[in-house]
Amino acid sequence: MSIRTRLTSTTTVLAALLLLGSTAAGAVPDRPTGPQREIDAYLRGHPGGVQVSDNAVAYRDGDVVVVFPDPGEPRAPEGLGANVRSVALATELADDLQAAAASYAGCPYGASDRWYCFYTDSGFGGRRLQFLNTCSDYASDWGFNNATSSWVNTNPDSRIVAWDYRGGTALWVEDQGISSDGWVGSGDNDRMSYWSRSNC
Ligand SMILES: [Ca+2]
Repeated sequence: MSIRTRLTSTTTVLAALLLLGSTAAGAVPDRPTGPQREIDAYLRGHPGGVQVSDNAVAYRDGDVVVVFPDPGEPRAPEGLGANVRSVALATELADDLQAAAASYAGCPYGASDRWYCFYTDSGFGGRRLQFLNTCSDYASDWGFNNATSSWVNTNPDSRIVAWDYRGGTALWVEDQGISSDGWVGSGDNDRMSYWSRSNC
């Protein structure tokens, strides 16, 4: 057998093994689906969160919720997404979101809800970062500094003002009531570093 022939047959065996391997991996039923790897990385970078579903983590007793799209999906799911966990915080949040009259691009609104949401992609796509009572904060605290491309404000009493890292002139102002922008524009895209809420 020449070296070339031996190499070829080795390659064939390897290819067959790889094929077997991929078939076996594909057959594993409980392989994690959804954005779990992304969530694991997020929780490592932002400790103190509670995973409340396959798609969402919550902080500050549910005042901050980060919802991740499933792989390949352009937008994060409504509410908390799939498989809401049976932990108290998840149940409370799910009830609260359920009680919301409706949502706008996944950002809940209703009689008892005062949410506002930032999205990392245009068209309300990518991660949805939901805030309930937060008066002001740095986007870097939540891993989306210089990432916001669209927003929704469903708070009927508060305006949201967004700035870049320099402060000064605001990038945009989110009117109270239901207001939204599916594209902040090329001049303001991926620039928000800080925001504050009026009547807070
Ligand atoms: Ca973005």
